[in-house]
Amino acid sequence: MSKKIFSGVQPTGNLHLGNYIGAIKNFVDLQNNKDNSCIFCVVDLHAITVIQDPIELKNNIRETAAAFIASGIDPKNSIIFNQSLVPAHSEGSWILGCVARMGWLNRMTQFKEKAGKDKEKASVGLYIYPVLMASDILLYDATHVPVGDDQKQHLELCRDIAQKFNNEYKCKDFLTPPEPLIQKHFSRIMSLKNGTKKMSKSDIAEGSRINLTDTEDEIVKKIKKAKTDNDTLPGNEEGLKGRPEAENLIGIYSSLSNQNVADTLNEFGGKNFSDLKNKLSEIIVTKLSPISKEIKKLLSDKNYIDQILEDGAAKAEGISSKKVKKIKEIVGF
Ligand code: AQP
Repeated sequence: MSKKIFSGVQPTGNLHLGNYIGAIKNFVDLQNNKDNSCIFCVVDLHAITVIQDPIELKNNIRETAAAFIASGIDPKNSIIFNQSLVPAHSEGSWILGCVARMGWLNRMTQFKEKAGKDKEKASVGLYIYPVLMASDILLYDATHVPVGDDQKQHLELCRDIAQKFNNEYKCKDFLTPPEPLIQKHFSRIMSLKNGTKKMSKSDIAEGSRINLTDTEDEIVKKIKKAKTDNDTLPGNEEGLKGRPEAENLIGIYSSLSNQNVADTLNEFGGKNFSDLKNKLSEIIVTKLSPISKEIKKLLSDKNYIDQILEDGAAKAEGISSKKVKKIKEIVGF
């Protein structure tokens, strides 16, 4: 079945192995299926829900686009653009925000986690982030959205918004409730310092994540220092229960070597973490070094990246401006 794919990544710096395994690696696989049409967006409007340094943001927009391309997303096959270049996203977001219910947004766990204890100080943008995400997706009639496990709830909200809009305005099937594409395994890569916490760009502990731009030395050092427990590695999946660090490192290795967890456990069962760590460093370096080199090369020609983003934005605009025009007609403007 052909799929219309839409997904986004925030240009908030420090793109990491979790973003790669949980999102970008799948983007490439989906693009390589010729039946799919794919749109990959650098979601810069989402990024400013937390204040960003303007100069860093500009660099991070280019770096995220470069990471897409370096990982294998081909701008000739997929649309790559940054969200702020296409006004329809913000316009659609306002209208859909008038359809979304406060009660729905109040349930969003990502807001609760990111706002922390002092919700009063969080930006309104952070609160309505999932509405903008719904606009991004619904404007392109995306049928499938590849995301990490942490975005599942936002996708459900997007479906609710689409259905409520269609019901309220009696326009059955006008907005398409999208399906999430969440990998069965490896959909949540955890911090190298704490196997119960998501690997995250904003973690202040640099050693908690492998950045896509890390050098070989940095990768080896971070993996060497990654938290473990005191047992040898188990021979089966049952033995990973209650051992989050072991599960995470085995998961990363399995994903990058394209093998299932059972095969990885066959390889390492009964061995020490140091054996796994040596092989893990090797495979991370093999997979990420070419990407990292390509990112650096691409970033040395800013005009090239900017042109790709502008060309992508023109294509995206062509699709989304028509949809937002219809939305406006439906609501009575
Ligand atoms: N640890 C992860 N494991 C698997 N997938 C992940 N993703 C993020 N972290 C992991 C997926 O990457 C895509 C892009 O994410 P994003 O940058 O738009 O936002 P995020 O989820 O907020 O990323 P971070 O690293 O957690 O950033 P901060 O620290 O700023 O909150 C998404 O598909 C996401 O699921």
